[in-house]
Amino acid sequence: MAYFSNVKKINFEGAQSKNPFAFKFYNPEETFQGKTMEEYLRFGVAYWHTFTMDGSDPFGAGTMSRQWDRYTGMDLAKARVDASFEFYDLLGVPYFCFHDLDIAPEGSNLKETNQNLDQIVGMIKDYMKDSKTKLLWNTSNMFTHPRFVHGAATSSNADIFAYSAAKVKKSMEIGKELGAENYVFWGGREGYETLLNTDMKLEMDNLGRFLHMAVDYAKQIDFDAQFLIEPKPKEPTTHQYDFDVATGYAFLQSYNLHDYFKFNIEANHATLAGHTFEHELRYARINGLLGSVDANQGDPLLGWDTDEFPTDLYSTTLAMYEIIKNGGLGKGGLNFDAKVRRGSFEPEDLFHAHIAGMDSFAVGFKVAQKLIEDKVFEDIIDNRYGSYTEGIGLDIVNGNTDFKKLEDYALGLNEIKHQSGRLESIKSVLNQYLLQAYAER
Ligand code: XLS
Ligand code: CA
Ligand code: CA
Repeated sequence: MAYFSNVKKINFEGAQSKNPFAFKFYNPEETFQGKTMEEYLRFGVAYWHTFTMDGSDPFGAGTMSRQWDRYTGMDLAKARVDASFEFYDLLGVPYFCFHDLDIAPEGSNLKETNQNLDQIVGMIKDYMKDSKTKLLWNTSNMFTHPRFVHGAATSSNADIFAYSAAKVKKSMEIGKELGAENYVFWGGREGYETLLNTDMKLEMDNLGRFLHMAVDYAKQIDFDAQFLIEPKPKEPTTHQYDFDVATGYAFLQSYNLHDYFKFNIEANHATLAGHTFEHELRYARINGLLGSVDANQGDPLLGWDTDEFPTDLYSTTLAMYEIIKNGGLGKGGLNFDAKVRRGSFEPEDLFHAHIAGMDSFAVGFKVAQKLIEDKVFEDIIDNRYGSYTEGIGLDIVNGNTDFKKLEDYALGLNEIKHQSGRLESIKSVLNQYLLQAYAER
């Protein structure tokens, strides 16, 4: 049956279009550096937000009743798969992502849960034969069920460590079966509420052991997905171990895991950590760790993980600047880890939301290309750091100096001259680029 019978295939119509069911800026066929926009941006739909959420929040019941919600149990799981592939086709999106629990319900024990998963995975595999939509990544939900009350790989209970290992093992097998290009580890409850009852060292050592076992198992089964850590500073725990990219990188280095992982960077998690989205992308990029992106945005007035669809062009532009500078996302992509607002409860809103997100990143992509082509930031930065290209600066950069020589040099300085950082001027140039990107076309 058709779940979205009111909606026709979403096409690119251009910036002048007034059709709410058309792309205004995302033209999948337009090329850049020999790749189409579709191949470069690699958009993904998040299964959980799009097919399992009902709009409930801590203060109120669900507002969204989807057509598939008339089913329950495995019938519901199957109906969601039908709906999801219809949705991907209409949107023309190249990727999707899921947690094990999003696609199939838990059984009364692990064995039954795995059997449920096998059935649904078989069904998804069949759909994928005729669909262009591929699996960007999958992951394991180790935070919803009460058994994960004290965490998963960092639980105080060794039985839960074992249970979590079994779950990730199964999810990796599913990833292999469905050709997942990445596998995500988001430490949903891998953190703590209070140190008063926490052995931090043991918990972190255990997390390191757990991830090594995952790396080993991937080798054993020949699962070649890129492994990704998704940092988040807090929520649900007060203090999550993978706080941000820098903390995650230190963890990976301490446990000798840095050769096997990159990062899945979520915009809303960056802002929760007190960083900008582009800070996290930059930190990952300059360390060769930028793997994939969860494309969303938070609400600065609320300050929690609101997972909104990305519509802030300033942010998408600065994000795409980092991604282009990275040479693209490789095996990663732009997964919309985003949900429609509680008030946007109609099925059509799911399309409007994805169109808005895809168009916003397409704008960011084009503006960032132009900024890079014109070397806007590069020229500013080259000029600002010019003192390191000659004289004492060049000696510092080349390692040809020491404290004694630097002291001699400093003693000889009469006057130190600075130049302006020109922030206001730079921001106004950025605005010009944002506004002109389409005015010129
Ligand atoms: C939650 C996370 C989660 C991960 C995957 O805040 O964003 O959805 O992306 O487990
Ligand atoms: Ca996420
Ligand atoms: Ca999130």
